[in-house]
Amino acid sequence: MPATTSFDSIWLGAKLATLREGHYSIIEDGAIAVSQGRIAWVGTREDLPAAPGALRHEFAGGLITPGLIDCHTHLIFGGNRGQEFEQRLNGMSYAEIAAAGGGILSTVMATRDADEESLLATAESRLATLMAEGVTCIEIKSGYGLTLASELKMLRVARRLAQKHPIEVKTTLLAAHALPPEYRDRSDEYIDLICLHWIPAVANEGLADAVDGFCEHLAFSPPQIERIFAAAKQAGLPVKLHAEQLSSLGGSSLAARWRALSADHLEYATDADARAMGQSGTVAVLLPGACYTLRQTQLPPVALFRRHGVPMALASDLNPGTSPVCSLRLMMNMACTLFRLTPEEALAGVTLNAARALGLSATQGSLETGKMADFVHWPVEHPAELAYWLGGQLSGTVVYRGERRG
Ligand code: DI6
Ligand code: FE
Repeated sequence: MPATTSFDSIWLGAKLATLREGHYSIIEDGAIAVSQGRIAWVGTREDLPAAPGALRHEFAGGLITPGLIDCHTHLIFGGNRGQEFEQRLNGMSYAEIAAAGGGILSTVMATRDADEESLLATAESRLATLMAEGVTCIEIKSGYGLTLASELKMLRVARRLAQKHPIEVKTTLLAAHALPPEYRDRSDEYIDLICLHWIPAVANEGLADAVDGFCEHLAFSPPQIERIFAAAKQAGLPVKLHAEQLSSLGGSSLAARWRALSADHLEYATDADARAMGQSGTVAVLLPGACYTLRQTQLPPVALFRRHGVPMALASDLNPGTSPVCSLRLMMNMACTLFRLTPEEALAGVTLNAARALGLSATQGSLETGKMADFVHWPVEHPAELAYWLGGQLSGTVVYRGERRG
């Protein structure tokens, strides 16, 4: 007599792209059994153990993938920069726009002015768009407050989103995003403030899961970032870094030395950077939305990442300045078309490797026993279609922690 097992639910009738080891790892006519919000068993329908009492959900074909993970967003901000976009296209320069109060500091002012409720409401509408597309886990950065109170406000809003909605949220303190106007010409003092007071305060309140910085000529230098990393380490928080977006400063090698979870953007990363990242296991997070919006011609060195075994993730970088993007599937398409990723790499980039970039690969990113039961059923035949259709919405069914999400 075959052994019987107790599962809460069983999901059948579709092909599975399990993303085991970052490959499609297809199981035809698959079955997923869920117990207490986790995957308790995965395999073929034929091999499924008998489980009387489990709720059976039968699909008529289609494909199941792990839930999508957006591992780099600036989801929470006041206002938007649509008018600036128009001004630029009408011939105004960045410098003129900044002099007229535009640019990143305009978002900082709008975010400082906004109360928690309005930040929550505007973030919720963007979050809903991502969730409708199959996102089950999202990283959200601060970095548009640049005072302790307003950075904490942003992080609290991120935590409230997680309480209100069926999605996992990882928060990141990005106080070293831009120099606040109050600290003009005193950037070292601002870095001291973050290291000595803000990182300990945020860690104390449990409001951040990681610490990030922007390493660039127009933001912070590698020695300044190194101080931020040291303070984060002291507070017990993992680090990540915006690096090599506009120039090559060695930020990604620095991130690798500090065993960062990820280095992000990376258009100007070198062979030495890629090698260091490969050795430390630091994920390369590619952000095609920002590259496209800035009309950059320098592309991230994907061949070097492959050669040095650097896992590649993809994210929206959702932000009002350089990546007003609310679609992770569109990023999959753009990563294939602009960066020449394969559709399989693109899917791994929004699942298993995105989980790694958040330190979550033990529990998310693939359909494997013991991981969270977060997955999406898509009305497609082959996983390449997820990257092939340019945006738009595929009416998928999202399952979060074993429950169908409305
Ligand atoms: N990289 C970027 O491209 C943005 N921030 C960052 O770290 C710009 C953010 C903005 O313009 O609002
Ligand atoms: Fe970013």
